[in-house]
Amino acid sequence: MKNIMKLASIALVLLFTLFGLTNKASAAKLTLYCSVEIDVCEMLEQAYEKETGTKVAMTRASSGETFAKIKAESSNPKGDVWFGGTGDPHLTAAQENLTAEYKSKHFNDLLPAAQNQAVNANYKSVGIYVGALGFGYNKELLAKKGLPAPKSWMDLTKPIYKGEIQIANPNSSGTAYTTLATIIQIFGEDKGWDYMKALHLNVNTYTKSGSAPIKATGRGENLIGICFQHDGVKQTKKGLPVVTVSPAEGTGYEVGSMSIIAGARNMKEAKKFYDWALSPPIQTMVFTSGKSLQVPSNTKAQADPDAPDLSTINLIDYNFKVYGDKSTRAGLLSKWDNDVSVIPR
Ligand code: S7P
Repeated sequence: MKNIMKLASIALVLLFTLFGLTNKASAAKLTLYCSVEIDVCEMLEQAYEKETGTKVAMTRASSGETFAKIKAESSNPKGDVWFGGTGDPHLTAAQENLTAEYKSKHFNDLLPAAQNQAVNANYKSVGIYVGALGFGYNKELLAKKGLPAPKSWMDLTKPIYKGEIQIANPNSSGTAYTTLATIIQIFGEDKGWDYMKALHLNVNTYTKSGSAPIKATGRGENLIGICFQHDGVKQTKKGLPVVTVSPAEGTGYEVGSMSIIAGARNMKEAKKFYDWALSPPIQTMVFTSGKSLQVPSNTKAQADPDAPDLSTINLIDYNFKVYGDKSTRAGLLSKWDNDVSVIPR
């Protein structure tokens, strides 16, 4: 009798273990590559897990870095969805067939800029937010150094700001790539490259992430940070002495984007997340959280009242098709590597 009881309990333990394993194996999973700020990536990860029960494995990296990772993994894709980051590398990924075609059920509710991103990518990407480029300075540090407030792109090349400016590296950062593309579009090829060389002489550090310069500016470790304007406003909202500037000559902008990775292991889940992330309640949650001050792409979603008002900013007619093209990208980055970044400072 004792032996029968023992055998029965072993069988029960085995049964539960097996059930647990099968259950785990069938639980939905999603691998998310995320290129917005880490606090926003974590908010999305937790909200999606809570709402759907799907286990999300999230990795945060800058736009250029994530593009390079997806490309390197293309023979054996590991990610399912790439959320956020500037639209240009998403377009390059689409052109290289690294992302998969999908038209969301929310498409008709999206801003024209977000729809254009999808059209330009043959529906292998879509816009999730829009934000203007600019720069920010630390007003306390500026006063301490007795320097005038910079107002234009041209001001940033003045020798008085030598060693006072931070920007990210355009290879890793979408913010810095958008800056490079913006400068070339505003000043033209020749003057644009002269500008990048003059700016380089004033740069103290090229960071990996696009938002790092304005965070260092907020902490008082750096005077001027080139950034998206919404990232500058986020620092000010935290109570830091950052003033955000919309450059006098006009400025470029991003259509922050989302793409499903071609060959995604969890394709069904990827499409579900894509629709979820474009829906009005989720966009309202993200863009009114105080963590993300871009303009949401869904016209039915709400934006933060402190989000920069794009209708008051002098935006250039940014050519996404050209600057998202793979040969344009490769050409700009190699010229920056060879002709700008190597100039001694
Ligand atoms: O913080 C939000 C944001 O500025 O980050 C994205 C950015 O591209 C990611 O950083 P990198 O410059 O390092 O790539 C923007 O898309 C977004 O608005």
